[in-house]
Amino acid sequence: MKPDLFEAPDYYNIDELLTEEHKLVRDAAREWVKRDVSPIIEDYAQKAEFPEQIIGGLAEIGAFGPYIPEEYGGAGLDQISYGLIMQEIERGDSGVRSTASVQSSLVMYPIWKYGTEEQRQKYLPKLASGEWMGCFGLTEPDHGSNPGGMVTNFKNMGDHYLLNGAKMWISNAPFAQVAVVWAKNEEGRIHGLIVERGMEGFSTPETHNKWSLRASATGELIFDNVKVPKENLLPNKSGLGAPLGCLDSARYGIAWGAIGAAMDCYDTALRYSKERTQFGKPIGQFQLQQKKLAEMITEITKAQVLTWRLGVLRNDGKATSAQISMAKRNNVDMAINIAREARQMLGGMGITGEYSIMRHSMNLESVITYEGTHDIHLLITGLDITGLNAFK
Ligand code: TGC
Ligand code: FAD
Repeated sequence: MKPDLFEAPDYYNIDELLTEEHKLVRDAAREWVKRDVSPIIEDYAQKAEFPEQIIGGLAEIGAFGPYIPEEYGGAGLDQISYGLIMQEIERGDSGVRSTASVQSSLVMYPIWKYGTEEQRQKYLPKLASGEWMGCFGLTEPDHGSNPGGMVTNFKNMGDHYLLNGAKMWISNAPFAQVAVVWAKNEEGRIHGLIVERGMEGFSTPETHNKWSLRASATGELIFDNVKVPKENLLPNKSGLGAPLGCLDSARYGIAWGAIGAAMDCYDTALRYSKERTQFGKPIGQFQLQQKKLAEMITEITKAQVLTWRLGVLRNDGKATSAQISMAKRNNVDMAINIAREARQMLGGMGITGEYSIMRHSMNLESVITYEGTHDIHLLITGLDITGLNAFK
Protein backbone atom coordinates (compact mmCIF):
# COMPACT_ATOMS: atom_id res chain seq x y z
CA MET A 1 0.00 0.00 0.00
CA LYS A 2 1.15 3.57 -0.72
CA PRO A 3 2.56 5.64 2.21
CA ASP A 4 -0.15 7.44 4.19
CA LEU A 5 0.11 11.09 3.07
CA PHE A 6 -3.36 12.03 4.36
CA GLU A 7 -4.14 15.71 4.78
CA ALA A 8 -7.56 16.44 6.24
CA PRO A 9 -9.83 18.75 4.24
CA ASP A 10 -11.30 21.64 6.27
CA TYR A 11 -12.93 23.90 3.68
CA TYR A 12 -15.07 25.90 6.13
CA ASN A 13 -12.43 26.21 8.89
CA ILE A 14 -14.30 23.82 11.17
CA ASP A 15 -11.12 23.66 13.27
CA GLU A 16 -12.06 27.12 14.60
CA LEU A 17 -15.13 25.52 16.20
CA LEU A 18 -12.99 23.00 18.09
CA THR A 19 -11.36 23.48 21.48
CA GLU A 20 -7.66 22.86 22.09
CA GLU A 21 -8.61 19.57 23.77
CA HIS A 22 -10.63 18.46 20.74
CA LYS A 23 -7.68 19.15 18.46
CA LEU A 24 -5.19 17.38 20.75
CA VAL A 25 -7.40 14.29 20.96
CA ARG A 26 -8.03 14.33 17.20
CA ASP A 27 -4.37 14.80 16.30
CA ALA A 28 -3.22 12.01 18.64
CA ALA A 29 -5.71 9.64 17.01
CA ARG A 30 -4.65 10.79 13.53
CA GLU A 31 -0.97 10.19 14.25
CA TRP A 32 -1.69 6.77 15.72
CA VAL A 33 -3.72 5.74 12.66
CA LYS A 34 -0.90 6.87 10.34
CA ARG A 35 1.70 5.00 12.38
CA ASP A 36 -0.06 1.81 13.50
CA VAL A 37 -3.07 1.25 11.24
CA SER A 38 -2.33 2.47 7.71
CA PRO A 39 0.83 0.38 7.20
CA ILE A 40 -0.87 -2.93 8.07
CA ILE A 41 -4.58 -2.58 7.41
CA GLU A 42 -4.68 -3.50 3.74
CA ASP A 43 -2.86 -6.73 4.46
CA TYR A 44 -5.25 -7.65 7.28
CA ALA A 45 -8.27 -6.78 5.14
CA GLN A 46 -6.93 -8.97 2.33
CA LYS A 47 -6.37 -11.82 4.83
CA ALA A 48 -9.79 -11.16 6.41
CA GLU A 49 -8.28 -10.92 9.91
CA PHE A 50 -8.72 -8.43 12.71
CA PRO A 51 -5.30 -7.03 13.73
CA GLU A 52 -5.44 -7.81 17.45
CA GLN A 53 -2.09 -6.06 18.05
CA ILE A 54 -3.82 -2.65 17.68
CA ILE A 55 -6.08 -3.16 20.72
CA GLY A 56 -3.56 -1.54 23.09
CA GLY A 57 -3.20 1.49 20.81
CA LEU A 58 -6.97 1.92 20.54
CA ALA A 59 -7.14 1.97 24.33
CA GLU A 60 -4.29 4.52 24.52
CA ILE A 61 -5.96 7.03 22.18
CA GLY A 62 -9.12 6.80 24.31
CA ALA A 63 -11.18 4.89 21.72
CA PHE A 64 -12.62 2.49 24.34
CA GLY A 65 -15.12 4.53 26.32
CA PRO A 66 -14.11 8.08 25.28
CA TYR A 67 -17.04 9.61 27.21
CA ILE A 68 -17.14 7.07 30.06
CA PRO A 69 -16.05 8.75 33.34
CA GLU A 70 -12.41 8.37 34.32
CA GLU A 71 -13.39 6.66 37.59
CA TYR A 72 -14.37 3.64 35.47
CA GLY A 73 -11.26 3.79 33.29
CA GLY A 74 -12.87 5.81 30.47
CA ALA A 75 -11.32 8.96 28.98
CA GLY A 76 -14.00 11.32 30.38
CA LEU A 77 -14.15 13.31 27.14
CA ASP A 78 -17.05 15.18 25.59
CA GLN A 79 -19.13 14.04 22.64
CA ILE A 80 -17.18 16.02 20.04
CA SER A 81 -13.89 14.45 21.12
CA TYR A 82 -15.61 11.05 20.96
CA GLY A 83 -16.77 11.86 17.42
CA LEU A 84 -13.36 13.07 16.30
CA ILE A 85 -11.71 9.85 17.53
CA MET A 86 -14.24 7.84 15.51
CA GLN A 87 -13.62 10.05 12.46
CA GLU A 88 -9.88 9.44 12.61
CA ILE A 89 -10.16 5.70 13.16
CA GLU A 90 -12.59 5.25 10.27
CA ARG A 91 -10.31 7.38 8.11
CA GLY A 92 -8.03 4.35 8.55
CA ASP A 93 -10.65 1.62 8.28
CA SER A 94 -14.36 1.21 9.08
CA GLY A 95 -13.71 -2.24 10.57
CA VAL A 96 -11.34 -0.81 13.16
CA ARG A 97 -13.88 1.88 14.00
CA SER A 98 -16.52 -0.86 14.33
CA THR A 99 -14.42 -2.60 16.96
CA ALA A 100 -14.14 0.64 18.92
CA SER A 101 -17.83 1.56 18.47
CA VAL A 102 -19.00 -1.80 19.74
CA GLN A 103 -16.65 -1.73 22.72
CA SER A 104 -17.61 1.82 23.73
CA SER A 105 -21.23 2.39 22.80
CA LEU A 106 -22.67 -1.08 22.71
CA VAL A 107 -20.84 -2.77 25.60
CA MET A 108 -19.43 -0.13 27.98
CA TYR A 109 -22.38 2.26 27.53
CA PRO A 110 -25.13 -0.22 28.60
CA ILE A 111 -23.04 -1.47 31.53
CA TRP A 112 -22.45 2.14 32.59
CA LYS A 113 -26.05 3.32 32.07
CA TYR A 114 -28.14 0.24 32.87
CA GLY A 115 -25.78 -1.76 35.12
CA THR A 116 -25.19 -1.96 38.87
CA GLU A 117 -22.19 -0.33 40.56
CA GLU A 118 -20.66 -3.81 40.99
CA GLN A 119 -21.02 -4.48 37.25
CA ARG A 120 -19.44 -1.11 36.40
CA GLN A 121 -16.48 -1.80 38.68
CA LYS A 122 -16.03 -5.34 37.42
CA TYR A 123 -16.22 -4.74 33.67
CA LEU A 124 -15.59 -1.10 32.68
CA PRO A 125 -11.90 -0.69 33.62
CA LYS A 126 -10.96 -3.95 31.85
CA LEU A 127 -12.96 -2.96 28.77
CA ALA A 128 -11.43 0.54 28.74
CA SER A 129 -7.89 -0.87 28.79
CA GLY A 130 -8.67 -3.46 26.12
CA GLU A 131 -7.80 -6.31 28.51
CA TRP A 132 -11.31 -7.57 27.80
CA MET A 133 -13.10 -7.07 24.52
CA GLY A 134 -16.88 -7.02 24.21
CA CYS A 135 -19.64 -7.61 21.68
CA PHE A 136 -23.34 -6.70 21.44
CA GLY A 137 -25.99 -9.25 20.50
CA LEU A 138 -29.22 -7.75 19.22
CA THR A 139 -29.69 -8.98 15.62
CA GLU A 140 -31.02 -12.50 15.07
CA PRO A 141 -31.22 -14.62 11.91
CA ASP A 142 -34.92 -13.75 11.49
CA HIS A 143 -34.98 -10.35 13.21
CA GLY A 144 -32.67 -7.66 11.84
CA SER A 145 -34.45 -4.38 11.15
CA ASN A 146 -37.20 -5.50 13.53
CA PRO A 147 -35.28 -6.45 16.69
CA GLY A 148 -38.46 -6.25 18.79
CA GLY A 149 -39.47 -9.60 17.25
CA MET A 150 -36.47 -11.39 18.80
CA VAL A 151 -36.95 -14.95 20.03
CA THR A 152 -33.80 -15.35 22.18
CA ASN A 153 -35.15 -15.85 25.69
CA PHE A 154 -34.28 -16.55 29.30
CA LYS A 155 -36.13 -18.30 32.09
CA ASN A 156 -35.87 -17.65 35.80
CA MET A 157 -34.54 -20.88 37.35
CA GLY A 158 -34.45 -19.58 40.94
CA ASP A 159 -30.70 -19.17 41.51
CA HIS A 160 -29.81 -18.39 37.84
CA TYR A 161 -31.28 -17.62 34.41
CA LEU A 162 -31.33 -20.14 31.56
CA LEU A 163 -30.59 -18.49 28.20
CA ASN A 164 -31.49 -19.96 24.80
CA GLY A 165 -31.38 -18.60 21.25
CA ALA A 166 -28.97 -17.26 18.65
CA LYS A 167 -27.64 -13.91 17.44
CA MET A 168 -26.15 -13.24 14.02
CA TRP A 169 -23.82 -10.67 12.43
CA ILE A 170 -22.12 -9.82 15.70
CA SER A 171 -18.98 -7.65 15.44
CA ASN A 172 -16.09 -8.77 17.72
CA ALA A 173 -17.97 -12.00 18.59
CA PRO A 174 -15.16 -14.42 17.65
CA PHE A 175 -12.72 -12.99 20.20
CA ALA A 176 -14.86 -11.12 22.76
CA GLN A 177 -14.64 -12.16 26.41
CA VAL A 178 -17.91 -10.38 27.23
CA ALA A 179 -21.22 -10.21 25.34
CA VAL A 180 -24.07 -7.84 26.14
CA VAL A 181 -27.03 -9.90 24.95
CA TRP A 182 -30.64 -8.80 24.53
CA ALA A 183 -33.25 -11.45 25.28
CA LYS A 184 -36.89 -11.76 26.35
CA ASN A 185 -37.97 -12.98 29.78
CA GLU A 186 -40.99 -15.22 30.36
CA GLU A 187 -43.31 -12.19 30.09
CA GLY A 188 -41.79 -11.21 26.72
CA ARG A 189 -39.97 -8.15 28.14
CA ILE A 190 -36.51 -7.41 26.65
CA HIS A 191 -33.56 -7.29 29.08
CA GLY A 192 -29.78 -7.06 28.73
CA LEU A 193 -27.63 -9.89 30.12
CA ILE A 194 -23.85 -10.01 30.41
CA VAL A 195 -22.64 -13.35 29.06
CA GLU A 196 -18.99 -14.34 29.47
CA ARG A 197 -16.85 -16.56 27.28
CA GLY A 198 -16.44 -19.93 28.95
CA MET A 199 -20.02 -20.20 30.18
CA GLU A 200 -21.21 -23.71 29.26
CA GLY A 201 -23.41 -23.80 26.15
CA PHE A 202 -22.15 -20.45 24.82
CA SER A 203 -20.31 -20.49 21.46
CA THR A 204 -19.27 -17.84 18.92
CA PRO A 205 -18.65 -19.29 15.43
CA GLU A 206 -16.99 -16.85 13.01
CA THR A 207 -18.78 -15.62 9.87
CA HIS A 208 -16.58 -16.06 6.80
CA ASN A 209 -16.68 -14.98 3.13
CA LYS A 210 -17.41 -11.28 3.74
CA TRP A 211 -16.45 -8.87 0.97
CA SER A 212 -16.88 -5.97 3.39
CA LEU A 213 -15.40 -5.06 6.78
CA ARG A 214 -12.83 -7.78 6.27
CA ALA A 215 -10.48 -6.44 8.97
CA SER A 216 -13.28 -6.75 11.54
CA ALA A 217 -14.21 -10.13 13.01
CA THR A 218 -17.93 -10.98 12.74
CA GLY A 219 -19.67 -14.00 14.20
CA GLU A 220 -22.72 -15.62 15.70
CA LEU A 221 -23.63 -15.98 19.36
CA ILE A 222 -25.24 -19.31 20.19
CA PHE A 223 -26.88 -19.96 23.54
CA ASP A 224 -27.74 -23.57 24.30
CA ASN A 225 -29.12 -23.69 27.85
CA VAL A 226 -26.53 -21.21 29.12
CA LYS A 227 -26.69 -20.71 32.89
CA VAL A 228 -26.31 -16.97 33.46
CA PRO A 229 -25.78 -15.78 37.07
CA LYS A 230 -28.55 -13.50 38.28
CA GLU A 231 -26.08 -10.72 39.03
CA ASN A 232 -25.35 -10.54 35.25
CA LEU A 233 -28.74 -8.99 34.39
CA LEU A 234 -28.60 -5.23 33.63
CA PRO A 235 -31.31 -4.05 36.03
CA ASN A 236 -31.75 -0.36 35.33
CA LYS A 237 -33.53 -0.36 31.95
CA SER A 238 -35.62 -2.88 30.03
CA GLY A 239 -37.75 -2.95 26.88
CA LEU A 240 -36.63 -2.30 23.29
CA GLY A 241 -35.71 1.27 24.25
CA ALA A 242 -32.71 -0.13 26.20
CA PRO A 243 -30.78 -1.53 23.19
CA LEU A 244 -32.03 1.31 20.99
CA GLY A 245 -30.58 3.80 23.48
CA CYS A 246 -27.14 2.21 22.96
CA LEU A 247 -27.65 2.49 19.21
CA ASP A 248 -28.11 6.27 19.56
CA SER A 249 -24.58 6.51 20.93
CA ALA A 250 -23.09 4.18 18.31
CA ARG A 251 -24.96 5.79 15.38
CA TYR A 252 -23.64 9.18 16.48
CA GLY A 253 -20.07 7.79 16.35
CA ILE A 254 -20.72 6.32 12.91
CA ALA A 255 -21.89 9.72 11.63
CA TRP A 256 -18.42 11.07 12.46
CA GLY A 257 -16.66 7.93 11.28
CA ALA A 258 -18.21 8.09 7.82
CA ILE A 259 -16.76 11.59 7.39
CA GLY A 260 -13.32 10.09 8.03
CA ALA A 261 -13.77 7.46 5.30
CA ALA A 262 -15.04 10.14 2.89
CA MET A 263 -12.12 12.48 3.70
CA ASP A 264 -9.62 9.72 2.98
CA CYS A 265 -11.22 8.93 -0.40
CA TYR A 266 -11.38 12.62 -1.36
CA ASP A 267 -7.80 13.34 -0.27
CA THR A 268 -6.49 10.31 -2.18
CA ALA A 269 -8.39 11.26 -5.34
CA LEU A 270 -7.31 14.91 -5.12
CA ARG A 271 -3.64 13.96 -4.83
CA TYR A 272 -3.91 11.41 -7.64
CA SER A 273 -5.63 13.96 -9.91
CA LYS A 274 -2.61 16.26 -9.65
CA GLU A 275 -0.05 13.49 -10.25
CA ARG A 276 -1.66 11.42 -12.98
CA THR A 277 -1.36 12.83 -16.49
CA GLN A 278 -3.34 11.85 -19.57
CA PHE A 279 -3.59 13.72 -22.89
CA GLY A 280 -0.55 15.71 -21.75
CA LYS A 281 -2.10 17.25 -18.62
CA PRO A 282 -2.92 16.28 -15.04
CA ILE A 283 -6.36 14.62 -14.98
CA GLY A 284 -7.30 17.19 -12.30
CA GLN A 285 -7.32 19.80 -15.05
CA PHE A 286 -10.25 18.16 -16.85
CA GLN A 287 -13.60 19.71 -16.01
CA LEU A 288 -15.31 16.37 -15.34
CA GLN A 289 -12.69 15.43 -12.74
CA GLN A 290 -12.94 18.85 -11.10
CA LYS A 291 -16.73 18.45 -10.92
CA LYS A 292 -16.28 15.19 -8.99
CA LEU A 293 -13.80 16.79 -6.57
CA ALA A 294 -15.91 19.93 -6.13
CA GLU A 295 -18.98 17.88 -5.30
CA MET A 296 -17.02 15.72 -2.86
CA ILE A 297 -15.63 18.62 -0.85
CA THR A 298 -19.08 20.25 -0.80
CA GLU A 299 -20.71 17.10 0.61
CA ILE A 300 -17.92 16.55 3.15
CA THR A 301 -18.20 20.16 4.32
CA LYS A 302 -21.99 19.91 4.72
CA ALA A 303 -21.55 16.70 6.74
CA GLN A 304 -18.86 18.28 8.92
CA VAL A 305 -21.13 21.20 9.84
CA LEU A 306 -24.17 18.97 10.43
CA THR A 307 -22.20 16.60 12.63
CA TRP A 308 -20.38 19.24 14.64
CA ARG A 309 -23.78 20.79 15.41
CA LEU A 310 -25.11 17.38 16.43
CA GLY A 311 -22.13 17.06 18.77
CA VAL A 312 -23.02 20.38 20.41
CA LEU A 313 -26.61 19.15 20.86
CA ARG A 314 -25.30 15.87 22.34
CA ASN A 315 -23.05 17.77 24.75
CA ASP A 316 -26.10 19.76 25.87
CA GLY A 317 -28.17 16.57 26.19
CA LYS A 318 -30.57 17.86 23.54
CA ALA A 319 -29.95 15.64 20.49
CA THR A 320 -32.99 13.52 19.59
CA SER A 321 -32.78 9.95 18.31
CA ALA A 322 -34.23 11.14 14.99
CA GLN A 323 -31.52 13.81 14.63
CA ILE A 324 -28.83 11.18 15.23
CA SER A 325 -30.51 8.85 12.75
CA MET A 326 -30.49 11.59 10.08
CA ALA A 327 -26.75 12.22 10.52
CA LYS A 328 -25.91 8.49 10.36
CA ARG A 329 -27.96 8.08 7.18
CA ASN A 330 -26.76 11.24 5.46
CA ASN A 331 -23.07 10.80 6.25
CA VAL A 332 -22.80 7.14 5.32
CA ASP A 333 -24.66 7.76 2.07
CA MET A 334 -22.38 10.73 1.40
CA ALA A 335 -19.27 8.60 2.06
CA ILE A 336 -20.36 5.67 -0.08
CA ASN A 337 -21.06 8.01 -3.03
CA ILE A 338 -17.70 9.74 -2.60
CA ALA A 339 -15.91 6.39 -2.42
CA ARG A 340 -17.54 5.34 -5.70
CA GLU A 341 -16.61 8.58 -7.50
CA ALA A 342 -13.09 8.64 -6.04
CA ARG A 343 -12.53 5.05 -7.13
CA GLN A 344 -13.38 6.01 -10.70
CA MET A 345 -10.93 8.91 -10.59
CA LEU A 346 -8.08 6.46 -9.99
CA GLY A 347 -8.99 4.40 -13.05
CA GLY A 348 -7.62 0.86 -12.87
CA MET A 349 -5.41 1.70 -9.90
CA GLY A 350 -8.59 2.42 -7.95
CA ILE A 351 -9.51 -1.24 -7.73
CA THR A 352 -6.19 -2.29 -6.21
CA GLY A 353 -5.01 -2.47 -2.62
CA GLU A 354 -2.31 0.11 -3.43
CA TYR A 355 -4.88 2.70 -2.42
CA SER A 356 -7.47 2.66 0.36
CA ILE A 357 -10.53 3.66 -1.69
CA MET A 358 -11.83 0.25 -2.77
CA ARG A 359 -11.51 -1.03 0.80
CA HIS A 360 -13.46 1.98 2.11
CA SER A 361 -16.05 1.45 -0.62
CA MET A 362 -16.61 -2.19 0.32
CA ASN A 363 -16.55 -1.43 4.06
CA LEU A 364 -19.21 1.24 3.70
CA GLU A 365 -21.64 -1.38 2.32
CA SER A 366 -21.72 -2.78 5.86
CA VAL A 367 -21.85 0.64 7.48
CA ILE A 368 -24.89 1.61 5.39
CA THR A 369 -26.56 -1.64 6.55
CA TYR A 370 -25.72 -2.02 10.22
CA GLU A 371 -27.04 0.12 13.08
CA GLY A 372 -30.21 0.49 10.98
CA THR A 373 -30.26 0.33 7.19
CA HIS A 374 -30.47 3.47 5.07
CA ASP A 375 -34.16 2.82 4.41
CA ILE A 376 -34.96 2.24 8.10
CA HIS A 377 -33.36 5.62 8.86
CA LEU A 378 -35.41 7.28 6.11
CA LEU A 379 -38.52 5.88 7.81
CA ILE A 380 -37.34 7.15 11.21
CA THR A 381 -37.11 10.67 9.74
CA GLY A 382 -40.45 10.11 8.00
CA LEU A 383 -42.08 9.16 11.29
CA ASP A 384 -40.51 12.15 13.06
CA ILE A 385 -41.75 14.73 10.56
CA THR A 386 -45.20 13.28 9.79
CA GLY A 387 -46.09 11.61 13.08
CA LEU A 388 -47.19 8.61 10.97
CA ASN A 389 -45.49 5.28 11.80
CA ALA A 390 -44.49 3.11 8.81
CA PHE A 391 -43.42 0.26 11.13
CA LYS A 392 -46.85 -0.37 12.72
P1 TGC B 1 -40.72 1.41 18.74
O1 TGC B 1 -42.08 0.93 19.14
O2 TGC B 1 -40.60 2.61 17.87
O3 TGC B 1 -39.82 1.66 20.00
C1 TGC B 1 -39.77 0.76 21.09
C2 TGC B 1 -39.32 1.54 22.31
O4 TGC B 1 -38.00 2.07 22.08
C3 TGC B 1 -38.02 3.50 22.17
N1 TGC B 1 -37.08 3.99 21.16
C4 TGC B 1 -35.86 4.43 21.45
N2 TGC B 1 -35.24 4.60 22.63
C5 TGC B 1 -34.00 5.07 22.62
N3 TGC B 1 -33.34 5.35 21.47
C6 TGC B 1 -33.91 5.19 20.25
N4 TGC B 1 -33.24 5.45 19.13
C7 TGC B 1 -35.25 4.72 20.21
N5 TGC B 1 -36.12 4.42 19.21
C8 TGC B 1 -37.24 3.99 19.82
C9 TGC B 1 -39.45 3.89 21.91
O5 TGC B 1 -39.74 5.13 22.46
C10 TGC B 1 -40.18 2.76 22.58
O6 TGC B 1 -40.15 2.97 23.99
P2 TGC B 1 -41.38 2.53 24.93
O7 TGC B 1 -40.98 3.00 26.28
O8 TGC B 1 -42.58 3.22 24.35
O9 TGC B 1 -41.46 1.03 24.79
O10 TGC B 1 -39.97 0.19 18.07
P3 TGC B 1 -40.24 -0.60 16.72
O11 TGC B 1 -40.30 -2.05 17.07
O12 TGC B 1 -41.41 -0.01 15.97
O13 TGC B 1 -38.88 -0.36 15.90
C11 TGC B 1 -38.49 0.89 15.50
C12 TGC B 1 -37.22 0.81 14.64
C13 TGC B 1 -37.50 0.08 13.34
C14 TGC B 1 -36.83 2.22 14.31
C15 TGC B 1 -36.10 0.09 15.41
O14 TGC B 1 -36.42 -1.22 15.66
C16 TGC B 1 -34.77 0.14 14.69
O15 TGC B 1 -34.02 1.08 14.88
N6 TGC B 1 -34.40 -0.91 13.87
C17 TGC B 1 -33.08 -1.01 13.29
C18 TGC B 1 -32.32 -2.11 14.01
C19 TGC B 1 -30.89 -1.77 14.23
O16 TGC B 1 -30.45 -0.65 14.11
N7 TGC B 1 -30.13 -2.78 14.62
C20 TGC B 1 -28.76 -2.56 14.95
C21 TGC B 1 -28.14 -3.81 15.55
S1 TGC B 1 -26.58 -3.49 16.33
C22 TGC B 1 -25.53 -3.23 15.07
O17 TGC B 1 -25.85 -3.18 13.93
C23 TGC B 1 -24.13 -3.02 15.49
S2 TGC B 1 -23.04 -2.79 14.19
C24 TGC B 1 -21.75 -2.28 15.14
C25 TGC B 1 -20.53 -2.04 14.43
O18 TGC B 1 -19.85 -3.00 13.98
O19 TGC B 1 -20.12 -0.82 14.37
P1 FAD C 1 -33.38 -7.05 7.02
O1 FAD C 1 -33.97 -6.45 8.23
O2 FAD C 1 -33.84 -8.41 6.60
O3 FAD C 1 -33.61 -6.03 5.81
C1 FAD C 1 -33.53 -6.44 4.43
C2 FAD C 1 -33.97 -5.22 3.59
O4 FAD C 1 -35.35 -4.92 3.88
C3 FAD C 1 -33.17 -3.96 3.88
O5 FAD C 1 -32.94 -3.26 2.69
C4 FAD C 1 -34.10 -3.15 4.78
O6 FAD C 1 -33.89 -1.75 4.67
C5 FAD C 1 -35.46 -3.55 4.21
N1 FAD C 1 -36.54 -3.37 5.18
C6 FAD C 1 -36.72 -4.03 6.35
N2 FAD C 1 -37.80 -3.57 6.99
C7 FAD C 1 -38.31 -2.58 6.21
C8 FAD C 1 -39.42 -1.70 6.33
N3 FAD C 1 -40.22 -1.71 7.42
N4 FAD C 1 -39.64 -0.82 5.34
C9 FAD C 1 -38.82 -0.77 4.26
N5 FAD C 1 -37.76 -1.57 4.09
C10 FAD C 1 -37.51 -2.46 5.06
N6 FAD C 1 -26.02 -6.58 14.77
C11 FAD C 1 -25.81 -6.66 16.11
O7 FAD C 1 -26.75 -6.87 16.89
N7 FAD C 1 -24.57 -6.51 16.62
C12 FAD C 1 -23.48 -6.30 15.84
O8 FAD C 1 -22.36 -6.14 16.35
C13 FAD C 1 -23.67 -6.23 14.42
N8 FAD C 1 -22.59 -6.09 13.60
C14 FAD C 1 -22.77 -6.18 12.25
C15 FAD C 1 -21.66 -6.25 11.41
C16 FAD C 1 -21.83 -6.41 10.04
C17 FAD C 1 -20.61 -6.52 9.16
C18 FAD C 1 -23.12 -6.46 9.49
C19 FAD C 1 -23.33 -6.60 8.00
C20 FAD C 1 -24.22 -6.40 10.30
C21 FAD C 1 -24.07 -6.29 11.70
N9 FAD C 1 -25.17 -6.33 12.57
C22 FAD C 1 -24.98 -6.38 13.92
C23 FAD C 1 -26.52 -6.55 12.03
C24 FAD C 1 -27.16 -5.34 11.39
O9 FAD C 1 -27.58 -4.42 12.36
C25 FAD C 1 -28.31 -5.83 10.51
O10 FAD C 1 -27.73 -6.48 9.39
C26 FAD C 1 -29.24 -4.71 10.09
O11 FAD C 1 -29.93 -4.18 11.18
C27 FAD C 1 -30.24 -5.17 9.01
O12 FAD C 1 -30.85 -6.37 9.37
P2 FAD C 1 -30.90 -7.60 8.31
O13 FAD C 1 -29.53 -7.81 7.80
O14 FAD C 1 -31.59 -8.73 8.96
O15 FAD C 1 -31.76 -7.05 7.11
